[in-house]
Amino acid sequence: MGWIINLIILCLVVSNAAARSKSKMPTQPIKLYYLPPSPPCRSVMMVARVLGLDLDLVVTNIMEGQHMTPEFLKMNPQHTIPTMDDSGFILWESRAILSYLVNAYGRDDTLYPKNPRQRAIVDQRLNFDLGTLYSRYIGLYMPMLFRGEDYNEESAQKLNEALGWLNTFLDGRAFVAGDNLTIADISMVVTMTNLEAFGYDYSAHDNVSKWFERTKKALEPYGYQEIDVAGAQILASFLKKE
Ligand SMILES: N[C@@H](CCC(=O)N[C@@H](CS)C(=O)NCC(=O)O)C(=O)O
Repeated sequence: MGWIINLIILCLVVSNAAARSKSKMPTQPIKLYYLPPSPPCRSVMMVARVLGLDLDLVVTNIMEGQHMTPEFLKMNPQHTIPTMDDSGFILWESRAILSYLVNAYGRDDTLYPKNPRQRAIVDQRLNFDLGTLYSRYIGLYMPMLFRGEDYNEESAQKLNEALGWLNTFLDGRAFVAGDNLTIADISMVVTMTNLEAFGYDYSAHDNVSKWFERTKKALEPYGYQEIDVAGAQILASFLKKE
């Protein structure tokens, strides 16, 4: 009698596990409205690769206004890429997309820990990236890339200050939020890849330089070259040649 009960329990455990692992994959490929050089699109694409997710990539050329059509605006009134459509669930803001993908489809929580304090550190880094690092990168390079303006020393100093803070966060840590790669590294690395492609000298920040090399290596199997470096090179080609 006991063995029958054990068998029933085993069957329940196995079918539950199967259901759980099935629910880890989307029923159809997630649509991503994107453009190859866009840094926030690149971070989403690399996280999808790390998670083993197929993306249905929909090129949305913001230079040709493809993000301003009534259909696109109905989906995302803020008209930004990346925009994700997971079987009708629409989301934009790359860092929110990264968290969602790991929460919904991650096999474990290493990329975005469930432990409240560890998660809080990842969130702090993501917010630092959105509000400070990427924002200061944009402050320096947006006018140069899209308006042909000259290098602005004041904006460069602000970016350098942000890199200095990142350097301090990395004291005694291999990755930006701890000992392993998280979505915060993948969100931030795209900015560093652009800086490298643009010839920005960040070598004074030793921890940042070492972390950047470590992160490149970790992402090499997940499209670092063909997604991130290739995109950054397209952007670099927009820079005014002296
Ligand atoms: N914070 C947003 C930034 C998105 C963003 O500004 N994307 C740019 C392309 S890199 C864009 O869509 N620009 C067109 C627009 O804002 O109308 C994110 O991380 O997703």
